Amino acid sequence: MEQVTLNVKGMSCGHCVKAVEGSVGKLDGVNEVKVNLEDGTVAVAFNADAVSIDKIKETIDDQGYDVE
Ligand SMILES: [Cu+2]
Repeated sequence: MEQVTLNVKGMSCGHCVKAVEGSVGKLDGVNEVKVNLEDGTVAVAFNADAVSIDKIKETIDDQGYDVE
């Protein structure tokens, strides 16, 4: 299991939390995803054999947020 914390711009409310946690959480290989609104971060625990960091970033981007 790998753990990554991404800096994500544009998340501001509960809707954003649901959009990010819902979409990333649906990816195969993602075990846990937690948004921290105050810090503007998304912590993801994932299986690197099943999903890439790029795929996770792309999924967040597709929801309309900027991953740094
Ligand atoms: Cu929002």
